Amino acid sequence: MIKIDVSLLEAIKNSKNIAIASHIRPDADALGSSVALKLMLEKLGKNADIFCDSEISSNYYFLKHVSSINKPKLSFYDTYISLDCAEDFRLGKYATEFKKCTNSINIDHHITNSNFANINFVRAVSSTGEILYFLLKQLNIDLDTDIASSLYAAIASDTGCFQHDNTTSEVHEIVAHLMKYNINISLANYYLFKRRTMEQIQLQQIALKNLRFYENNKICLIFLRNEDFKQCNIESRDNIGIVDIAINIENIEIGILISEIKSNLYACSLRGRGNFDVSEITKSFGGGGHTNAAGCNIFGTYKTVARKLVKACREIMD
Ligand SMILES: [Mn+2]
Repeated sequence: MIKIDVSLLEAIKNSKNIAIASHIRPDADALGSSVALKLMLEKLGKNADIFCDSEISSNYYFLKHVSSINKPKLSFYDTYISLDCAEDFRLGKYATEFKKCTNSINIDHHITNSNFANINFVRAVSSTGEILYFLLKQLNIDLDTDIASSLYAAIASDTGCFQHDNTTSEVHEIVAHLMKYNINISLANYYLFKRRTMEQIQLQQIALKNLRFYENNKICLIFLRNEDFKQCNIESRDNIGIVDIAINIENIEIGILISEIKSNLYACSLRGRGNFDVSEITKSFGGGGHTNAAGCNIFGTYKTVARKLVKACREIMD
């Protein structure tokens, strides 16, 4: 059980109009947590709007209330809550307003979190959704289907459908409780883990043709160029599942996906197996993440970016 700080409980009880923001290129933990928190706050009689400085991938449209994101009803907020963000810049354009707000709250589970708010509540658990589950309990809010479904999506997503090492017995206990509220888990799991658009499959084809191996086939790198995304008529944010191709290959210990965002700017996703802490690598490039899954943006040419990343991987593998 996570004991929520009294200061956080009080700050929420004393708030009225709340802005919730999660990170750019949001995943289901960011979006599910945002939706769950909005519904929780509304049950306490408060008003809440959700912001996210990215377009939302169609993979997440199954989440109820996701359509309310970036459609504010209020123009002034007394409280600003950041969810699932290790650094304030991950809020994108909402970072400025967040920092201006005198009641800023940071709720997150990334070990690399920089405690950038007035109130910081960071616990290294499976997901931000897991923290919100305990927040809900300690605020005495009743669960319902929509909140349970949103929290399920958040937790299932960040545990890789209960396959990663962050899947504790407590995670299963939480989900067992959530499942009492009629969650459509087959629908959620289809959208979260199985469904691929035709465009995404075409991108996978390109990725499979371009696997590069280093360090006696222990590192696998996939590079996707801007024109690959264009050719598949896909936004780079829709590269869901691509990095898993690399890390799921037998004997691969680190999987890398380098996606060209624009000329000389690359989004890099790393996945590690075993004891390698890939967040150490992304941190050294100004990014963040978790032990086994982390990311960063790097400027430079593709060659220099790839060389730097492979070199950094080699160093932690030694
Ligand atoms: Mn998360």
